[in-house]
Amino acid sequence: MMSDLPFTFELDAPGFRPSHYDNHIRRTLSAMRGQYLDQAAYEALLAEGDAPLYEVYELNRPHVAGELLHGISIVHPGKVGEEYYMTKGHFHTVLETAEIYYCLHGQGAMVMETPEGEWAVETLVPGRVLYVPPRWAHRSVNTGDEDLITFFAYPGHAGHDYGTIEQQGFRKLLVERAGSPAIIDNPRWAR
Ligand code: PAN
Ligand code: ZN
Repeated sequence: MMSDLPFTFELDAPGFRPSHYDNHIRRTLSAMRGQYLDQAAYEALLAEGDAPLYEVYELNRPHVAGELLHGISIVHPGKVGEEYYMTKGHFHTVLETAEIYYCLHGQGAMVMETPEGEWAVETLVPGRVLYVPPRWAHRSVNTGDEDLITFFAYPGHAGHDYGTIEQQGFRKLLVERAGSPAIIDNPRWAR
Protein backbone atom coordinates (compact mmCIF):
# COMPACT_ATOMS: atom_id res chain seq x y z
CA MET A 1 0.00 0.00 0.00
CA MET A 2 1.28 3.44 -0.87
CA SER A 3 1.63 5.67 2.15
CA ASP A 4 0.46 9.26 2.38
CA LEU A 5 2.84 12.11 2.65
CA PRO A 6 2.95 14.06 5.89
CA PHE A 7 1.31 17.47 5.69
CA THR A 8 1.05 20.66 7.70
CA PHE A 9 -1.33 23.58 7.87
CA GLU A 10 -1.46 26.81 9.80
CA LEU A 11 -3.96 28.12 12.34
CA ASP A 12 -3.25 31.81 12.52
CA ALA A 13 -4.89 34.26 14.92
CA PRO A 14 -7.28 35.99 14.99
CA GLY A 15 -9.62 33.76 12.93
CA PHE A 16 -7.80 30.41 13.27
CA ARG A 17 -9.27 29.18 9.96
CA PRO A 18 -7.00 26.39 8.72
CA SER A 19 -4.83 27.45 5.78
CA HIS A 20 -5.88 24.18 4.12
CA TYR A 21 -9.18 22.31 4.53
CA ASP A 22 -11.54 20.10 2.51
CA ASN A 23 -15.03 20.73 3.93
CA HIS A 24 -16.62 23.80 5.44
CA ILE A 25 -19.87 23.01 7.25
CA ARG A 26 -22.21 25.79 8.41
CA ARG A 27 -25.05 25.13 10.85
CA THR A 28 -27.82 27.65 11.22
CA LEU A 29 -30.67 28.10 13.67
CA SER A 30 -33.06 26.01 11.56
CA ALA A 31 -30.83 22.93 12.06
CA MET A 32 -31.46 23.16 15.82
CA ARG A 33 -35.26 22.93 15.90
CA GLY A 34 -36.41 21.37 19.18
CA GLN A 35 -32.97 21.61 20.81
CA TYR A 36 -33.38 24.87 22.75
CA LEU A 37 -35.36 24.98 25.95
CA ASP A 38 -37.24 28.19 25.15
CA GLN A 39 -39.24 27.20 22.04
CA ALA A 40 -40.97 30.59 21.81
CA ALA A 41 -37.63 32.43 21.85
CA TYR A 42 -36.37 29.99 19.20
CA GLU A 43 -39.34 30.65 16.88
CA ALA A 44 -39.10 34.42 17.42
CA LEU A 45 -35.39 34.44 16.58
CA LEU A 46 -35.88 32.21 13.53
CA ALA A 47 -38.59 34.57 12.27
CA GLU A 48 -35.90 37.29 12.15
CA GLY A 49 -33.69 35.08 9.95
CA ASP A 50 -31.82 31.77 9.89
CA ALA A 51 -28.80 32.94 11.89
CA PRO A 52 -25.46 31.10 11.57
CA LEU A 53 -24.69 29.30 14.86
CA TYR A 54 -21.50 27.37 14.20
CA GLU A 55 -19.04 26.28 11.53
CA VAL A 56 -16.69 23.35 11.15
CA TYR A 57 -13.61 23.18 8.91
CA GLU A 58 -12.69 19.54 8.26
CA LEU A 59 -9.69 17.91 6.66
CA ASN A 60 -10.55 14.79 4.68
CA ARG A 61 -9.04 11.56 5.95
CA PRO A 62 -10.32 8.01 5.49
CA HIS A 63 -12.99 7.05 8.04
CA VAL A 64 -11.07 4.05 9.31
CA ALA A 65 -9.38 3.03 12.56
CA GLY A 66 -5.83 4.31 12.65
CA GLU A 67 -6.69 7.65 11.05
CA LEU A 68 -7.42 10.85 13.00
CA LEU A 69 -10.24 13.07 11.78
CA HIS A 70 -9.49 16.65 12.73
CA GLY A 71 -10.36 20.25 12.11
CA ILE A 72 -11.58 23.49 13.58
CA SER A 73 -14.95 24.14 15.22
CA ILE A 74 -16.21 27.74 15.57
CA VAL A 75 -19.30 28.45 17.67
CA HIS A 76 -20.52 32.02 17.26
CA PRO A 77 -21.65 34.09 20.26
CA GLY A 78 -25.35 34.48 20.96
CA LYS A 79 -28.32 33.13 22.88
CA VAL A 80 -31.73 31.63 22.25
CA GLY A 81 -33.71 32.98 25.18
CA GLU A 82 -31.24 32.59 28.05
CA GLU A 83 -29.52 29.53 26.52
CA TYR A 84 -26.17 30.04 24.81
CA TYR A 85 -25.45 29.13 21.18
CA MET A 86 -24.15 25.55 21.04
CA THR A 87 -23.41 22.65 18.72
CA LYS A 88 -25.94 19.84 18.18
CA GLY A 89 -23.75 17.47 20.16
CA HIS A 90 -23.44 13.75 19.66
CA PHE A 91 -22.27 10.37 20.86
CA HIS A 92 -19.74 8.65 18.63
CA THR A 93 -21.40 5.72 16.87
CA VAL A 94 -18.49 3.59 18.05
CA LEU A 95 -18.98 4.52 21.69
CA GLU A 96 -15.50 3.43 22.73
CA THR A 97 -13.79 6.27 20.88
CA ALA A 98 -12.39 9.40 22.51
CA GLU A 99 -11.79 12.92 21.23
CA ILE A 100 -9.36 15.68 22.04
CA TYR A 101 -10.17 19.41 21.91
CA TYR A 102 -7.76 22.31 22.16
CA CYS A 103 -9.26 25.73 22.76
CA LEU A 104 -7.72 28.47 20.64
CA HIS A 105 -10.01 31.44 21.23
CA GLY A 106 -13.05 32.58 23.16
CA GLN A 107 -14.88 31.46 26.27
CA GLY A 108 -17.10 28.42 26.54
CA ALA A 109 -17.73 25.00 27.93
CA MET A 110 -18.10 21.40 26.86
CA VAL A 111 -21.27 19.74 28.15
CA MET A 112 -20.82 15.97 28.34
CA GLU A 113 -22.68 12.86 29.47
CA THR A 114 -22.52 9.07 29.25
CA PRO A 115 -25.33 6.64 28.38
CA GLU A 116 -25.24 5.65 32.06
CA GLY A 117 -26.31 9.18 33.10
CA GLU A 118 -23.02 10.60 34.36
CA TRP A 119 -22.50 14.23 33.33
CA ALA A 120 -19.70 16.79 33.30
CA VAL A 121 -19.19 20.39 32.21
CA GLU A 122 -15.64 21.62 31.56
CA THR A 123 -14.75 25.24 30.88
CA LEU A 124 -12.94 26.01 27.62
CA VAL A 125 -10.47 28.89 27.59
CA PRO A 126 -7.61 29.58 25.16
CA GLY A 127 -4.66 27.24 25.75
CA ARG A 128 -6.74 24.57 27.52
CA VAL A 129 -6.83 20.99 26.27
CA LEU A 130 -9.94 18.90 26.94
CA TYR A 131 -9.87 15.12 26.74
CA VAL A 132 -13.30 13.62 26.08
CA PRO A 133 -13.01 9.95 27.07
CA PRO A 134 -14.73 7.12 25.19
CA ARG A 135 -18.52 6.90 25.82
CA TRP A 136 -18.99 10.62 26.55
CA ALA A 137 -21.40 12.58 24.33
CA HIS A 138 -20.16 16.15 23.86
CA ARG A 139 -21.53 19.56 22.92
CA SER A 140 -19.60 22.84 22.77
CA VAL A 141 -21.29 25.93 24.15
CA ASN A 142 -20.16 29.54 23.62
CA THR A 143 -20.61 31.45 26.89
CA GLY A 144 -18.64 34.50 25.75
CA ASP A 145 -19.15 37.38 23.36
CA GLU A 146 -16.58 36.34 20.72
CA ASP A 147 -16.25 33.20 18.59
CA LEU A 148 -15.41 30.03 20.55
CA ILE A 149 -12.72 28.33 18.44
CA THR A 150 -11.39 24.81 19.09
CA PHE A 151 -9.18 22.32 17.30
CA PHE A 152 -10.49 18.73 17.55
CA ALA A 153 -9.20 15.27 16.65
CA TYR A 154 -10.90 11.88 16.96
CA PRO A 155 -10.49 8.34 15.58
CA GLY A 156 -11.36 7.81 11.92
CA HIS A 157 -13.88 5.03 12.58
CA ALA A 158 -15.79 6.88 15.37
CA GLY A 159 -18.90 7.97 13.39
CA HIS A 160 -21.57 10.34 14.73
CA ASP A 161 -24.79 9.41 16.49
CA TYR A 162 -26.89 12.61 16.57
CA GLY A 163 -30.27 10.85 17.03
CA THR A 164 -29.88 9.98 20.70
CA ILE A 165 -29.24 13.63 21.67
CA GLU A 166 -31.91 14.95 19.29
CA GLN A 167 -34.55 12.93 21.17
CA GLN A 168 -34.28 14.76 24.47
CA GLY A 169 -31.09 16.78 24.53
CA PHE A 170 -28.36 16.65 27.14
CA ARG A 171 -29.08 16.14 30.81
CA LYS A 172 -27.72 19.61 31.64
CA LEU A 173 -28.17 22.97 29.89
CA LEU A 174 -25.99 26.08 30.03
CA VAL A 175 -27.93 29.29 30.47
CA GLU A 176 -27.08 32.86 31.41
CA ARG A 177 -28.25 33.86 34.88
CA ALA A 178 -27.42 37.33 36.26
CA GLY A 179 -24.83 37.74 33.50
CA SER A 180 -22.96 34.49 34.19
CA PRO A 181 -23.18 30.91 32.87
CA ALA A 182 -25.25 28.55 35.03
CA ILE A 183 -25.80 24.80 34.72
CA ILE A 184 -29.46 23.80 34.98
CA ASP A 185 -31.37 20.52 34.63
CA ASN A 186 -32.96 19.88 31.25
CA PRO A 187 -36.66 19.30 31.93
CA ARG A 188 -36.93 17.26 28.69
CA TRP A 189 -34.31 14.77 29.86
CA ALA A 190 -35.79 11.56 31.24
CA ARG A 191 -33.55 8.60 30.51
C1 PAN B 1 -16.54 17.87 16.36
C2 PAN B 1 -17.97 18.35 16.14
C3 PAN B 1 -18.13 19.80 15.81
C4 PAN B 1 -19.61 20.17 15.53
O1 PAN B 1 -15.87 17.84 15.15
O2 PAN B 1 -18.50 17.56 15.11
O3 PAN B 1 -17.69 20.57 16.90
O4 PAN B 1 -20.48 19.65 16.47
P1 PAN B 1 -21.66 18.65 16.05
O5 PAN B 1 -21.03 17.55 15.24
O6 PAN B 1 -22.21 18.15 17.34
O7 PAN B 1 -22.65 19.41 15.24
C5 PAN B 1 -16.66 16.47 16.94
O8 PAN B 1 -16.96 16.32 18.08
N1 PAN B 1 -16.47 15.44 16.11
O9 PAN B 1 -16.58 14.17 16.54
ZN1 ZN C 1 -17.18 14.08 18.50
